[in-house]
Amino acid sequence: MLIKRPKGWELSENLATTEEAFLNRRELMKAVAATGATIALPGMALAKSGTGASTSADPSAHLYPVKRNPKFKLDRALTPEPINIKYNNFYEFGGTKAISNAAQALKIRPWSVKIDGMVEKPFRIGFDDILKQVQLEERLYRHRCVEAWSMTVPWSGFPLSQLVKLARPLSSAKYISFETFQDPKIAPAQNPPSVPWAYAYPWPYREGLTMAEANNDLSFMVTGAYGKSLHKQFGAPLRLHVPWKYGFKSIKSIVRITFTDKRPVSFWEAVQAREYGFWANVNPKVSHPRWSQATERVLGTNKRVPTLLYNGYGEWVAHMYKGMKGEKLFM
Ligand SMILES: Nc1nc2c(c(=O)[nH]1)N[C@H]1C(S)=C(S)[C@@H](COP(=O)(O)O)O[C@H]1N2
Ligand SMILES: [Mo]
Repeated sequence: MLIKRPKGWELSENLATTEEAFLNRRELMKAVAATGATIALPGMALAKSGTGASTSADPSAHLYPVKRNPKFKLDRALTPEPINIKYNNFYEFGGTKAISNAAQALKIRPWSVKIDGMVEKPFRIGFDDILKQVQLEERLYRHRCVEAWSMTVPWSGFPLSQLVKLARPLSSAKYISFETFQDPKIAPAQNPPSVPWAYAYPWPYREGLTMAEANNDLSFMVTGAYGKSLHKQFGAPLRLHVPWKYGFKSIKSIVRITFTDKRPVSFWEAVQAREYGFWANVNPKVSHPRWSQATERVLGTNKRVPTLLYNGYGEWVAHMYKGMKGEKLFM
């Protein structure tokens, strides 16, 4: 972390040693405010509190809101945005749900995505150039976390199939694999000395789908939510949403997409394969080794509701798994 300390401003020894830790960024900012000093932090112009709207430095902000696709109907209310932006899983920024402030350190421009593996020609494309080549729409989707809570979000984005087309994979490609950024300077948990609990984690975060799943109508690349470009804590500027699978499949802040003929090993599978598999399709009848998946707590309410097979999206996706033998489809 680069800090320009103005003359005459004494940073206490204590603060100085935690400069790298970023978990303490808020404290640092408070200290700065208290002294009235000016200080330059990378991305400071972009950094806002977790409750703030998307940043003014975001050149895609004017694209939203986008037209809702009426095909995707809900059986429940949307999760209120103020609740959703304060309850997130984004392990790069911490192991609790309260990572929204830490996630503001994420620098979302410039942002590019590397496309490689079994494609006609590997390339790197800027995020804003992707936006020029796809059709944005809004979809109301349910999201079921493997931890047995759920939310309902108005996502903006485009079908993953449009990005697959753009990537021009070879016909021999059987899987698509995604990678999140790796940057210990902004993600505390990728900085093992300061965050010991994350020491053994196989960063960067990875996820994968079969090509059939990637080209399924439901697979959605998310670039916005609640009628705005994506909040950082939601995985800006580009994340996946596959609503029939447990939430960990919906990888955030994607920087690389690789086509391959080998089944990718995802982040949580690498951490604990006995509990988190490749398929991870939602099924209320198949318990997690440590808890039941029969019901879910609806975020923003005190209610538990029954969980549905494929999270209620069976008519779209069940056909893809017909006749598959010997696969653990629901973990
Ligand atoms: N890179 C990355 N992607 C991630 C995660 C993560 O920790 N890191 N958590 C996953 C999990 S477990 C869930 S439930 C969702 C949470 O998305 P939300 O914070 O937008 O609700 O993001 C998924 N994508
Ligand atoms: Mo999750």
